[in-house]
Amino acid sequence: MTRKLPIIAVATAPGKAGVGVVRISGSDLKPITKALFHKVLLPRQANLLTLRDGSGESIDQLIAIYFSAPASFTGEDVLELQCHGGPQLLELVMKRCLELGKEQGLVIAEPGEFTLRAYLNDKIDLAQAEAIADLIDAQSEAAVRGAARSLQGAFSSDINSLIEEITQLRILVESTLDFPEEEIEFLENAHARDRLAAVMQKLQSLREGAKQGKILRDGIQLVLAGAPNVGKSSLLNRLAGEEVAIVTPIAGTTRDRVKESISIEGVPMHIIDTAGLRETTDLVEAKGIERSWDAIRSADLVIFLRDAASSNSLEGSTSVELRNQILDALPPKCPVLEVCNKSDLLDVTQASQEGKTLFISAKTGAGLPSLKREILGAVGWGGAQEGAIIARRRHIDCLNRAAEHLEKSEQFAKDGNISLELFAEELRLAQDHLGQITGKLLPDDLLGKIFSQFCIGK
Ligand SMILES: Nc1nc2c(ncn2[C@@H]2O[C@H](COP(=O)(O)OP(=O)(O)OP(=O)(O)O)[C@@H](O)[C@H]2O)c(=O)[nH]1
Ligand SMILES: [Mg+2]
Repeated sequence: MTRKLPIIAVATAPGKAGVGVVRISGSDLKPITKALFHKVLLPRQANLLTLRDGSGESIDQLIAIYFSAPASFTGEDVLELQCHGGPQLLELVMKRCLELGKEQGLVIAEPGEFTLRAYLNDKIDLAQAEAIADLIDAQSEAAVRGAARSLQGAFSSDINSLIEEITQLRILVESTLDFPEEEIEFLENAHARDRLAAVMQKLQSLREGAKQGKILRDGIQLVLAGAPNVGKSSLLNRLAGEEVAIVTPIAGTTRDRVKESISIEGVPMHIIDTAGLRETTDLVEAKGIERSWDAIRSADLVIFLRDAASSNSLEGSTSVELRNQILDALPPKCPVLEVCNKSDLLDVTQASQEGKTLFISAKTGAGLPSLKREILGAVGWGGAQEGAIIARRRHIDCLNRAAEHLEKSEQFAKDGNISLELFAEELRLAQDHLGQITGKLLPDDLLGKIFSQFCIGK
């Protein structure tokens, strides 16, 4: 994973474009640059140059910019070639660079290797490196802003200041360890418990922020489930604003899962319309229904849709049985919204009698704004606050583990159960887990895993 050889890759997206960028990074790129253009380039200047093949024929006229180590993205020498953005042309440029860089050991970069080098050379920490990938993958404007904040170090600096506070507390505790008889007195004089409580509170607010950040990054898998013909596909089409799924009055229209991604208040929603759930002897429909259950089993949120106008739909035995089956299949903590569709077929008094059940009409759009609010509420979205950051499952796991250790350390500071040694040890463990977020104390295999998920050229 940690090669020293110079690396090269196309940094722009595959396909045709006005400009395509080829990027080279290595500890000394002067020889390669000289071989390519027969001159040494001054750093940070745009040079209009011609790249030629072995027979002296022009491949492309391009802009080359040289960044000298350590003032570059990777912290090494970087050469950026802004070529014309044709896939075949970029292939030729790559081929020529690899030919002329062979002597220096120039090789094609692994996915994420430029960012990995930036991380290894301390240009960015791990949370910032992840934010680069998240910025590129961002699925909504709010996600872009969150990733940009994380990249600028907002998340890392919160983590670092928490680590610093725990360090201060540890220094205090560890310096007292040799005088056990003074333990109680020490805890009181040093306000150790209050300081720990303050750290725990800060961590709690970071955990809440990270939970929101993960929603921004990954979005929500929202599954539309229910009996046939209740209007699941119509609801998908209404939410998507286009005819994504086929709608007919025939029960059992949808056979396969239909997916569409939309954004509600900046939160990416991956909506999955499923085959209506019922007993069937039709082989194709049965396979479709099995897929519906698979979707329910991996959902973040399920909308259990019913037909408000059908006589046995609301509290009828089929509906109750189906609801129980869905509740049994859900992943732990996955919320369910029960929604009645086709409210346009009810008269007004009927609908208002149903109390808290949400009534909508996929046909007219009635009730859709409330449904969207309920969806965001059910997944715990608190709105895109100022200063929101982007976060991953990995960060949340580290924060949760840190919180567990702080809770344990709190136990060891309780009257009747005081052990400064264990108190300090739990603080250390909490600190280690926080350190993993920014990459301090990270197990090696994890580093490889994180960067291998990046695209080539990043
Ligand atoms: N009046 C009225 N009809 C609706 C509404 N939503 C859907 N329908 C009608 O109900 C029928 C079934 O709609 P679909 O969206 O195909 O229902 P589904 O739940 O996807 O059905 P399956 O795919 O068979 O499971 C169609 O004729 C729709 O036009 C609504 O809000 N009001
Ligand atoms: Mg359908």
